[in-house]
Amino acid sequence: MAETQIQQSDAGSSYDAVIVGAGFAGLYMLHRLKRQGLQARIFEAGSGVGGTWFWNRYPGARCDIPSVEYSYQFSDELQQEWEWSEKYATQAEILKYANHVAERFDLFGDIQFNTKVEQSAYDDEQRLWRVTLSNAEQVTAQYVIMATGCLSVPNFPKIKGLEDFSGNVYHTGLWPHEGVDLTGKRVGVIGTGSSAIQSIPIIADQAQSVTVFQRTPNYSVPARNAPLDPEFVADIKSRYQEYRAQNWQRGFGADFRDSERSALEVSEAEREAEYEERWAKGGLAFLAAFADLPFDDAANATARDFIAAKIADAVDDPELAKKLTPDTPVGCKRLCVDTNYYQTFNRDDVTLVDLREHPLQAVTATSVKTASAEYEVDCLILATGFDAMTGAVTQVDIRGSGGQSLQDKWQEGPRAYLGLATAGFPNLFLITGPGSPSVLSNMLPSIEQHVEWVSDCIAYLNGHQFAAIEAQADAEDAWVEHVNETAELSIYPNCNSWYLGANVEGKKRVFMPYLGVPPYVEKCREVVANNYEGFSLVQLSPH
Ligand code: FAD
Ligand code: N01
Repeated sequence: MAETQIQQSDAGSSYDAVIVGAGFAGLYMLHRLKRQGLQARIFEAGSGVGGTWFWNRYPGARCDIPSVEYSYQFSDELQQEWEWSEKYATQAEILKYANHVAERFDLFGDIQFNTKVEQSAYDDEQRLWRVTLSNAEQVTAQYVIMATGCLSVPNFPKIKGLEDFSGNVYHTGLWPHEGVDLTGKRVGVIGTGSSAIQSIPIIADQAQSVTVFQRTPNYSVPARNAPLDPEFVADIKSRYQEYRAQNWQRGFGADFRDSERSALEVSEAEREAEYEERWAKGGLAFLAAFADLPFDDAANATARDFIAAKIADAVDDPELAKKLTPDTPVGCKRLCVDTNYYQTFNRDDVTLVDLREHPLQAVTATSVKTASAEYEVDCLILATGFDAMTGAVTQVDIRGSGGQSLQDKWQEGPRAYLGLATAGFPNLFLITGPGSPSVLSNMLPSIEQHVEWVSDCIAYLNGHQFAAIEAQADAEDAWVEHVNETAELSIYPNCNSWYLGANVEGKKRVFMPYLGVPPYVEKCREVVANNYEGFSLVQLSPH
């Protein structure tokens, strides 16, 4: 069993495990390791817990997986006692929940806020990680766990003249904590992904005018958000474990009421009825209306046509409706969930600028210029997303065995075994890393599955006198190939999404998440059952 006391030396504090990040992944990781009697510490760049929900405070921010599912399941007491107020909780409520969890499980004392992990280097001789923090402190740990988030590094596109803009520039992913009063302002919004789609209707209610700069239109399904019905909640709580267990059997790990039928095997009337029913209920379950929507272009085209007709119904001006209608498969870019997004464009004070027709040229001190017009704005909102899945990991200068740099290793795209570990980097774990279902699933259960896998692995290593675990290169290669082959069978590689890194200039185009929660979880179980198949385990030896 590893040491439970913090060792203080000239080289700084020493821990069994350093956890990077205090979002839902880091919090649960800390709880598990503490329960195992290990000395673990979280270093968090922000000044509070919650990760995504600490940073993304833009108007309208809320989850789009129902809260009764987008919540931890590791503690039945917690899931019984916590009361969500709406179908989709607001950012503020989710942040309150994260704080409640940290308080309830006594985690705050082991979290160091306002501290960024800048470097982490493996000492092959001592078999420990030397971790350098933003306050120049250095600490050591046997294990490092990157709970750094898939969507935590804001993407700032290189837009000519942006630095000359005289008004305020906000990024949705770094929204000021004190809020922003947009009353009477002419607001420019760049981007039309989930963050923009959630916030634009609310911004439009407040601002004098909104100009939306759209490069690619997105599909969005109505949220139909509402206060939670106490009877529904009581029913779920009476069978929470069974409900969660059922969801583990579903493709996205969420209760999307997965269909096993093909969109092409039913009559047109049946298909329309199915889409109508899901549209009326709202939410991402639309995507599971037919089993082949993510895999078959012709099947997917039926969903495209359905949503296109809904956009045409919602938007008064047919030309505008056309501009707002995507020409990509539904779900290829992450499906959005909204409240009155398309309808907002019927307002006289909301303008859509189609950047594909009129490319963005520059930002000036007071305006945004396209190839054909200039739009005066008082402030600019960048709803331009994130350097997804790899950004937060490669932002840290990680050096593995023999000084190998992770940034170099991942230059041609991330390579990880099961999205949990990467060859050449012993005792380094990734939570929801590339090659795991992560962003193609309900992320909270996926986080819990990873945290439990990693903490069980650490318990096994400590219990069996192993000093280190490392992914084998051939197992990693085979897994990366499998992830790609699975993606190739689907519609996902067919558009420029952040799943492929296509939103970040210069980023290698590689499909990063793994498609399919049940087979993934099964594979993780098999690996353990076969004595950590695909990993090398190094026995403790006197140095
Ligand atoms: P995060 O919450 O991103 O936390 C990572 C933390 O690590 C951050 O606090 C960051 O500051 C810290 N960090 C990163 N690098 C360092 C470093 N070098 N040093 C110190 N600290 C560091 N998923 C769903 O399944 N359903 C949803 O409805 C949903 N809604 C979302 C809405 C928004 C607006 C966004 C952006 C994402 C949403 N997601 C959703 C995905 C969401 O990111 C995950 O569900 C989940 O919150 C991720 O938790 P995490 O702990 O893995 O990462
Ligand atoms: O980011 P995005 P997001 N010039 O990358 C545009 C989760 N989330 O923050 O598509 C002009 O989706 C870019 O255009 P294009 C969810 O997983 C969930 O909205 O690259 N435009 C795109 O329109 C989500 O998928 C919720 O052509 C530029 C937009 O910016 C993920 O987080 C809410 C540009 C970015 O969209 C990211 O969502 C919010 C440029 N140079 C987030 N660069 C829920 O509802 C980029 N764009 C739960």
